Amino acid sequence: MIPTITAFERSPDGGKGLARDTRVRWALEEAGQPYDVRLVSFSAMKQAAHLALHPFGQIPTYEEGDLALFETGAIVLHIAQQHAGLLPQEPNARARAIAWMFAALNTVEPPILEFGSARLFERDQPWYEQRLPLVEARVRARLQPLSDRLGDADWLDGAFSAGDLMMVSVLLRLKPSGLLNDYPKLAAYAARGEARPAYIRAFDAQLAVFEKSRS
Ligand code: GTB
Repeated sequence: MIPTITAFERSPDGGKGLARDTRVRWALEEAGQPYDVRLVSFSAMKQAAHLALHPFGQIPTYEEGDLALFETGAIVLHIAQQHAGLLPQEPNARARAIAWMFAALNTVEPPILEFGSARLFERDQPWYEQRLPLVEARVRARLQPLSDRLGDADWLDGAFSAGDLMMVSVLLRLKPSGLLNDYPKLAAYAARGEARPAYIRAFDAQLAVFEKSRS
């Protein structure tokens, strides 16, 4: 059965791949699973039909037969559990890969989101210059230990997994700030993720939506 995901009809990032449908597309591409995309406008996301799929009126969602999912962590985990290639078979290694998914979403992404929001929405506030270094320090407090743990390895725990897919997706959100460049091992790690053919296909697919909406 071909799943359907939702994505922005017009992504505010102009096709830079920062909206969260990219990570779901990436997982589907890694799994070799074809998928359909239903594009939704900002107003449609807040209407009953979409709210039935996503209680918070957001994208992405994932529909496959009787199953409807929201939250990229749950969606990527579901895809990884259904298909080979995104989670190791060995039970302990599998559990560790899932732990990295949670680390990406729960420990690394929150300060990155806060930092991004501050840079985007708080620039005009009188306290911006004072607050930004505090928020940036919280991001750095995650990046240094992550870099230390990764060391010179290609991926976080053995072969590429859904844990790396999620961690790279989260780190890529730092691209506009340039902060990742201060952590060469993490910058190279994110670049390795971006160089994967499945990521390239996912990125191109989300970009095509943006380019089509402009023409
Ligand atoms: N925790 C949820 C998940 O992981 O699925 C978060 C989902 C989420 O934040 N969705 C966003 C959304 O639908 C899109 S991805 N927002 C609309 C709304 O809440 O009304 C976040 C996002 C949006 C835009 C950019 N950008 O343009 O740079 C980057 C990231």
